[in-house]
Amino acid sequence: MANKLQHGYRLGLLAAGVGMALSAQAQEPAQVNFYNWSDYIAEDTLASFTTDTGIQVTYDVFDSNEVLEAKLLAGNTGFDVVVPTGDFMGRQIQAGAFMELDKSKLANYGNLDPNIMALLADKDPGNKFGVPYLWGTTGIGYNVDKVKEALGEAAPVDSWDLVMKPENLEKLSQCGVAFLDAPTEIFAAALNYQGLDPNSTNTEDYDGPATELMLSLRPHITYFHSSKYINDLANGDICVAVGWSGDILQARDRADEAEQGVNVAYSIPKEGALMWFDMLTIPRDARHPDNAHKLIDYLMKPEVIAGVSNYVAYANANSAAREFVDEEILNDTGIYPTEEAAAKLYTAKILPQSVNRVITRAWTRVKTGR
Ligand code: N2P
Repeated sequence: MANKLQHGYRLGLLAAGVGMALSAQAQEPAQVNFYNWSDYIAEDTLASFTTDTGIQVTYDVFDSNEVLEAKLLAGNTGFDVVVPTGDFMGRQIQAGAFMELDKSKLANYGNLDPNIMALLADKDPGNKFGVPYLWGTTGIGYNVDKVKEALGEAAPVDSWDLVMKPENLEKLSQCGVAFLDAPTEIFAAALNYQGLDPNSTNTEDYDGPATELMLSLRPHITYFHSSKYINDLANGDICVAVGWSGDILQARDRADEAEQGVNVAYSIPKEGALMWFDMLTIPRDARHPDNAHKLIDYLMKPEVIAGVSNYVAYANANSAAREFVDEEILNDTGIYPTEEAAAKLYTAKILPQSVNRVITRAWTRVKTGR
């Protein structure tokens, strides 16, 4: 008996010794696994982080909140930093998907815009789990000349009529139409267009008018995809995309560089559009939480996040970064909307799970056209 106790005591000492050795060295291998949206970082951001910190980044990309959510809820993602959109993050927080941020490790936290932080506290009370990375809107990208050809000079490019009136979309389908494969966002746009609450919790709104509208448009939609449209718009392979602000502006820039006479523009329709924030978070079971904090802190450095905004044409939520953002980007009303447009933007609330299930089912109907 005495022997056993002694043995246990020795094992305890040994374990404590190993623990101390581990914490005396860097606790984690110099590595961080980052899962981000596609086309959502500058060319040099991660290399500069590695030069600065010695931490290697394994980088992987996605283009769908649903894909990220499935991984997060299954657990064991292997990722240390992931970037859900605000409303998805809110639901994932409730499901216990994230580790609380240790703000003592985030020296650049004070650079964030306090108004935006207050807005985000609605999904993340106390801003405990996420910091904003970039934000944007969901609107309409279009090929200026092809849309005029299809619909005439008076084409309603400032309105959802452009893509939500079947007679318009039918004409545009000749030159190619893409919609995001983002069920909650497209349904919100369809509801808003129909004068209904874009955050409706009434399942009949989804099963009824929103699905009916989408089914009436379905024959004229070339494809649903959430990243392919950037190149297709830039190359002139499609002429309209319901998509994300910065992606469409990247398409515009790629088209300009290619000098093939393709003119792309982005419109925030006058009826209003969805405004969203993508959030840097750490999965609960992340294996490199210290490095995750270092990466998040790095992405809050004014010069760093300004460089990202300048490259991807998405707005950031970092007040101190403003002076490093190109004039061109700051003055682009597709990126930083005018006050008039901003007044019409809506944000997504966390919907009850029962409503989400209805949306998922209805979306399958829309995509299959039945
Ligand atoms: C970047 C996609 C923007 C993220 N390609 C949409 N929340």
